[in-house]
Amino acid sequence: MTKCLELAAWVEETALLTKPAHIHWCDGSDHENALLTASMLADGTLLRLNEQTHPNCYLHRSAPNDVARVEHLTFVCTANKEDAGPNNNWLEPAAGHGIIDALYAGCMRGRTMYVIPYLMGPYGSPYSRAGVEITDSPYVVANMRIMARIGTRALAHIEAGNSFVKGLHSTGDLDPARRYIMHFPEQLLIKSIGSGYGGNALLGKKCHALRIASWQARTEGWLAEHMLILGIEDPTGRITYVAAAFPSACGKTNLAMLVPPAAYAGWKVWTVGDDITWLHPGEDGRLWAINPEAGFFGVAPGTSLKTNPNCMQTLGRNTIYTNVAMTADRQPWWEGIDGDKPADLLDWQGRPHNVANGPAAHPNARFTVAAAQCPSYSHEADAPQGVPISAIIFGGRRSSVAPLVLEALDWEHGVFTGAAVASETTAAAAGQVGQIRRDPMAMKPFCGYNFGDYWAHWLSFGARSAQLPKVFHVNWFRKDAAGHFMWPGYGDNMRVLRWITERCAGAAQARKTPVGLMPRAEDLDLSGLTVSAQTLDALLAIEPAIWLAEMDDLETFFASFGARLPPALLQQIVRIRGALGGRPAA
Ligand code: SAT
Ligand code: MN
Repeated sequence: MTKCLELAAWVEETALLTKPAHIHWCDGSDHENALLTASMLADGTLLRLNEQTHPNCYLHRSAPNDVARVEHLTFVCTANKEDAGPNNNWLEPAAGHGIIDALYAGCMRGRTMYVIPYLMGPYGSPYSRAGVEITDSPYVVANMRIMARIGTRALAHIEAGNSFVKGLHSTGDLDPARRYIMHFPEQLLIKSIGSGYGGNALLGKKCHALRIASWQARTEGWLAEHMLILGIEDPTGRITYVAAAFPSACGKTNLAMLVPPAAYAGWKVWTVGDDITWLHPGEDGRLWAINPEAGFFGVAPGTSLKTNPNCMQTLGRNTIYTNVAMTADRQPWWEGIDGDKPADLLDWQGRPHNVANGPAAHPNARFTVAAAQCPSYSHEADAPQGVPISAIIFGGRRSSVAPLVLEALDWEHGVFTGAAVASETTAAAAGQVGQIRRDPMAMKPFCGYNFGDYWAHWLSFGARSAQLPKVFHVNWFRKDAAGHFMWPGYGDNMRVLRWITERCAGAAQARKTPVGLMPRAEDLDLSGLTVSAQTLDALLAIEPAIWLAEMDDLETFFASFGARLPPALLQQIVRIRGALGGRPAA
């Protein structure tokens, strides 16, 4: 129970609606977790993995129709439709409550209702924010315990009078016809039903730390972003902190844990976060970043000692795996992991693996693991003041158009560059994979308000400080005519990060193009790498015709925001068209 009257009243009201058999207030203790784990092992929610090779690791197999975020069932319910914007599905708040409350009626009968107080951000940080998730899923409790700081200390923070976001979740009957993820930012309230999947059910993550927090950040003068945070240490020991936004399943976790190539003796990458960043302007005019999360909810397929050795060392103990395959001796397995495919695999649905049924692990199979287990976890990751950001990087998965790297000319052009991000869709969201779509700042699924207002908010920082980070755009996913990736990626992305840190320090050279500043081939340290001169030229080329077509597409997209679109973004299109020698804007 709690001394916080507002919280006590909400829990009581929720219990009256959902009618649980029991109410359990989570304290976050090891004892509590052991009891929950035992009950989930007993009822089959979790399977124990090989204790010798994977101590304290578990496998959860979700319902086959509940494996990803559901953007078409995700709503932002604001009094004024325009405030949610064309980038969100909208319902009038009373209508939203009406639909979802009817589904909640009696939905926890016979189940335990868990009350999870949580803190997003380090203990003692002025930037951390509290929330309470009510859920009927013990799997959600176990995951929230890894992803956020849950329990007694978070409750004390709330009882000290700090505001908190309310999140109500029930797995319901897992029928997609009765699945909704609704946000009421004006009430700091989230309501989710019908899914147990990460982004739909771990409400501290996307729902709170991005959709609700982005709304709060706008009114309070900060930014809540879909970004990783890393520190790049050079051989002199100087660390440059960078925040980077990429859509889901585009390599944020790999970049955050990068191991530099052998030729980069003395260089090291430190991991602060892999998914969400809260950026606050400091007194010094710089942007200071915290990672509101405490764990990684990463994509398993493709993760290996080759692609992400730090991640492989992070996994392997105290990890919850969801929808991976399992070997005959109960080890987790997925496509892209090291070694040959073993015989006698069980696929993610527990069936003997048969290629006719698709991959053994679901393409959006996940691991949930504490960030503190990561060998590259930064010593500054829990610093209450955060880390100062020197560069912001935007990127998408684009087989054409976007070059390997470019640097924005100034803040305004940087905001434009972020707003112009497009990327191919991935298995992280339900729907077709590989479709190119506009994904500004990698926030298309996560911005809790009108993108027009969001871009205006981003632009407003320009007038507030002269110490803002430099802005870059990268693309690791360019393909040649035969459909092969042109850039090796993974650890070799260090070569681009190095140029970026040197640009921040005023050291490296760049050439000016209509779409930004770019390295010449000789400005990149490619020692130990075999990429042909032609490939490098292609990776660093700007094709006017392709970019003019891109500007046309962008103009159409921007037009959908009507009067809320900041004119500065259209002016960038006009400038770029002119510099490319194209037609002036109509
Ligand atoms: O499932 S999550 O939304 O938390 C992960 C992602 O898609 O970025
Ligand atoms: Mn994400």
